[in-house]
Amino acid sequence: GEIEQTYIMVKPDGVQRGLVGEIISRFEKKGFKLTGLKLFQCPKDLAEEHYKDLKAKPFFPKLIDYITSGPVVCMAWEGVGVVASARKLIGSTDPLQAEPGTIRGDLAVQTGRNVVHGSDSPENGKREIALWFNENEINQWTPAQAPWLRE
Ligand code: YYY
Ligand code: MG
Repeated sequence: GEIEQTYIMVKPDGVQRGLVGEIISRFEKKGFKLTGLKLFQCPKDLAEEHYKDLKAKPFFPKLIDYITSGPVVCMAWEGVGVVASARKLIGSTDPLQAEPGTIRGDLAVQTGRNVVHGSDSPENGKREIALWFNENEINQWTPAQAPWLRE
């Protein structure tokens, strides 16, 4: 497989509920590489651009209110297969349908408060990282554990 990038975000409910460390930890322990990280109050226009594909949905205004209701934690993660794997670690959109062991399955009860975002394709991973981060906020580095994660 190819090295991919994904945009992961702890939503305002995850920050307010003190779940930032827990959520970062899931991706860290799995073995993916963190390349960007910040706490950020999202402006309305950025939230609307991020979720532009959902603009026609009835829940769109509430979604934008939710995402802009407090600071979020923005993350860029890198690795082979990271996009699909992160979606599995996150679990189904509706936390009541999400499997135990997933972030949403373990930590949330409602779609409108599902604590975390993850990009749905490698293309969107790149698009969303470019949207939420400045270039100088993305760091290239080699984790000490790299040779113990992949042969
Ligand atoms: O990628 P994912 O976050 O799992 O779901 P999407 O279908 O992309 O929807 C984005 C976001 O919108 C979802 O995380 C919560 C919200 N939402 C909602 O409030 N009500 C719905 N019926 C569907 C999605
Ligand atoms: Mg989505």
